[in-house]
Amino acid sequence: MEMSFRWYGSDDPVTLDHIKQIPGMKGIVSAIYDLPVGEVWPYEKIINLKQSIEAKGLRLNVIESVPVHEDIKLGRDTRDHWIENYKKTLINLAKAEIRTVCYNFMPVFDWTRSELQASLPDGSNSLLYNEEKVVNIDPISGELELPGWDLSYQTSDLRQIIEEYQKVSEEQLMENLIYFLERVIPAAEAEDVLMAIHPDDPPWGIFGLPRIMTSKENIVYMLKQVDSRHNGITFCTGSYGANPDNNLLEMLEAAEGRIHFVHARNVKWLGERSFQETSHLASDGSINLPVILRKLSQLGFEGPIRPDHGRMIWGEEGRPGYGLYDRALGAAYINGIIDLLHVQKED
Ligand code: CS2
Ligand code: MN
Repeated sequence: MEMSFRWYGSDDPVTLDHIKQIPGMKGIVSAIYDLPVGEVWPYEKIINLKQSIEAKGLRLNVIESVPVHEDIKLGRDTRDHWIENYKKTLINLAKAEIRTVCYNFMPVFDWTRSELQASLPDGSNSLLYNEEKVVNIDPISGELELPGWDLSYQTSDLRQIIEEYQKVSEEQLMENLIYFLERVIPAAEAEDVLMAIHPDDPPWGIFGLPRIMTSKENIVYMLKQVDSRHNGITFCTGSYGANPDNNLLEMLEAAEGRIHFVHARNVKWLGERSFQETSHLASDGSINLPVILRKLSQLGFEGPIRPDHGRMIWGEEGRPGYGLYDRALGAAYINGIIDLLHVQKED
């Protein structure tokens, strides 16, 4: 597995020099952040990003994410134009020898939490989701603004988009995803780019919007409908694992050969549709990373893996979930597990 770290570019308070000092760190997961969703990513911008990372002795191994235009998710008539753009971006990424692209198909809002700085018993803080709080929030009010959300929409557009989604069932949203994949995957095959869809986080509908990358059944359906190795998934343990009904080991088996990227994160279930992110350590939360990594190794997974969100510890301030210290601890923990798995294989 190729140990990797998410980096938000030159504006990120966490620098490549910091990341380089984490033992075993090889890959950088990043994106072009200054283009409107749907626009073709120019080769120049991609190669500049890649070279700035290589200059520090690291490798741009995954793009997270190339966002999918809302017209594609909504199935609007204009979607074909945005799909063609998406294909052009893949071609430019392949030209820069980038082989893995993470994306998601969540309507409007990316990962959602009700609290960004919820205390943990050890005095640190982390992201928390409490459904009771979320149901009382109007996402358009501005009361809740999360760092993963694209708030470039005008409020009036946002209201219209949310209204339009009221007519989109989960089945329809899935059909819109398949429509997108049927057109994009042939390009990904031709360019040898592995597409890896990220789960919906949390893995259930929020604000009355449909969500589909939530369960084993839906993963299997989506993989079968477009049955190509290039149509794969990002296995995010914390996103799928937020729902105790998801059996992560069974999900990994069901997606054998189609897992192209792994996000390693731990969450603690607090009750019905409520959870808090914890350190990566198995005994701190409800997700057992050693068992998951053993399964991935048995399935022959050798792709990129990154510690996902971390807590805020040691007084660090920064982008919620994406500080340096706890993600570095997570990487060290994951490295230890992987080393032990290697030793056991040799026995
Ligand atoms: C999140 C998401 O769980 C996560 O990794 O930080 O923002 C994720 O990067 C996107 O949904 C992937 O498209
Ligand atoms: Mn993730």
